[in-house]
Amino acid sequence: MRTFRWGNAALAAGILTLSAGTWLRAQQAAKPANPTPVNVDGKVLRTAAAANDALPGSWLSYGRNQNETRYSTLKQINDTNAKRLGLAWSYVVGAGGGNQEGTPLMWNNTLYGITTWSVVYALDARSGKELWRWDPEINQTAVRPKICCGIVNRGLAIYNGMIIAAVNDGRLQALDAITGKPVWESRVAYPQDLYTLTMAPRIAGGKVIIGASGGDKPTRGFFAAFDAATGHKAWTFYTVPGNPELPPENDAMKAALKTWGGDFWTKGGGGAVWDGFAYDPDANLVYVGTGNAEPWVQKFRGAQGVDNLYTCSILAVDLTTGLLKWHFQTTPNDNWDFDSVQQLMLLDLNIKGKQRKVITQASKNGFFWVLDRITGEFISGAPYVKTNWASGLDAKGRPIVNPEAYYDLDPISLFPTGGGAHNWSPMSYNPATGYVYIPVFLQPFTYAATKELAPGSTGYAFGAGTPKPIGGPVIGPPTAEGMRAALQAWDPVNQKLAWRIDGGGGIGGGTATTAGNLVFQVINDGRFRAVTADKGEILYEIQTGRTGMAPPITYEADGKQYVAFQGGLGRPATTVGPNDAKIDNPPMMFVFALDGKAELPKPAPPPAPPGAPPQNNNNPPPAAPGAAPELQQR
Ligand SMILES: [Ca+2]
Repeated sequence: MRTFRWGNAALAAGILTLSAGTWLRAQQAAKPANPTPVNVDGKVLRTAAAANDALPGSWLSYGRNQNETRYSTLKQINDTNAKRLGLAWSYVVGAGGGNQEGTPLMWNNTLYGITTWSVVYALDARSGKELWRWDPEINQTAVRPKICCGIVNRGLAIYNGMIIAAVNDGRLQALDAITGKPVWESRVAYPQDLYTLTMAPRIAGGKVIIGASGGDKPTRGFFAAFDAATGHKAWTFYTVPGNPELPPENDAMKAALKTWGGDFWTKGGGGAVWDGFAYDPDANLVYVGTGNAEPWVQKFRGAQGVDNLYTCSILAVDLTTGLLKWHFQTTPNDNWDFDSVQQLMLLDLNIKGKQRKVITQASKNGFFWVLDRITGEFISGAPYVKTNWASGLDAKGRPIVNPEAYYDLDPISLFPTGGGAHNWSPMSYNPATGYVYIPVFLQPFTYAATKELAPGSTGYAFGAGTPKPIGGPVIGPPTAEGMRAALQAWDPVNQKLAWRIDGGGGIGGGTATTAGNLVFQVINDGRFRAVTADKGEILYEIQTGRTGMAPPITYEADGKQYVAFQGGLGRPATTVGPNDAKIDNPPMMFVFALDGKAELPKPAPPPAPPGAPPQNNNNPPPAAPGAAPELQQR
């Protein structure tokens, strides 16, 4: 490890974009919280959560480590004392409002967060004292109507003294981690083309990787790599083919073109990259998941009986060349909005006596996948919730679709829900138990198609009437009477449910797990709880008074362990600017510790009923008639 010398990385890139005067002022403003913090370079990121972790008390990337397991070796808070948890401090994250989705990062005794409208802030991780804020000043009025499914931002990356933030309006920014001043800014996509950025950027081998959201608008899915030092683009990988009259970008696009028909490219194609990512430095591979084909309903995509590659897939792309190494499609020729963008987790598992390097995903479609992460070979797959859209998998892992799951004008109901058995709400993996902790939805969903395809729409008919439940075999663990959402421990080796407790859901909140035999869970209804990792016993539970919650992290500062997460307002973010000071009951950062004695802030007011006039600046306008329900399709 080498000592971080403040400003070096920033200087190298900063002179490209900042005037000398701005740079000088940033230098003079610098007062590091710790004079010799350990620099976060590729080596430090690689050891995160491992036995030789250079910064075991930190949380340096969205998924805690490059395997994206959200596992921390901290154990000061553990299964013997978790009932002593209490609020240590809280912080008003500021205007912009809405459901929070961001995972904070902790480095150098500083807690970094990002709000719905991409305002980045830095707090003293011990006291909550604000160190800086950076508002990218999005043109909210112009951008909001372009955003598919909610104004959200899922997090940040940290590298070489910089905080990397994806801005909703398509920009990628590097900020000096000490001062909050911009180092470089690049353009990933334009909202004018219906793209936005909602996923957390990640660092891989000196590059920043980011995908573009917009999958339920007519967009062509892609993700891109940028040089982390300069912000210059290294490569772009499209996930679906473009106009067939133009030369395909690479062999993968040439192959994919054969799996499409009609005038698909005029409708975008889909395959948005908006959440899951992992990086294997030994294999030099980066992994992403891709969203559904666009429009949702097969009959509008011009050809049936073809797979529409590479939608609803897990992709392995070479970090150096930006070319496809392998793909695995979890839902060929999707008809149900079963994006396969969910969290990707790299595990080394002993399967049938053999050590395997695997990649796993709990997909929206209800199947938990275990693949060889070097070759893409299917190892195993199993339904982790009640499922009936497919009756099982063939020997290569291809779903055997229940013929009754296809629909047209008459509404049908099937399992799992279109919002996903699991969506973006983070899961976690504990090496001591060998379980993956998945927040799940257990309800069914109603599908019906419109007669014609309205331009720019998904082809899905909202409010189509009382659905008919489909017949055919039902697979997956049965659901307890009345249980709608849960936290469940899944054994990925044996593809078996270990335990399940009520409360959770695939959208909102999420989990982290620790060497203290704990799972910290935040539930979208505002609850925070600590559960034993081995048995699922609830040791501590508190209602924070917020809804629309973000996932928890845990960290250590000055020898004390904390748990931190953001909570929102249980409603979409508004067009009201982040600089508006009039917002009532704004979203919060909550930080818990043993024997915390701070008072919980007063609860946020309940959301206004649909159609009610706005009560203040913080209430969004009611949804337009026929607008899509908030299913988090991006
Ligand atoms: Ca979608």
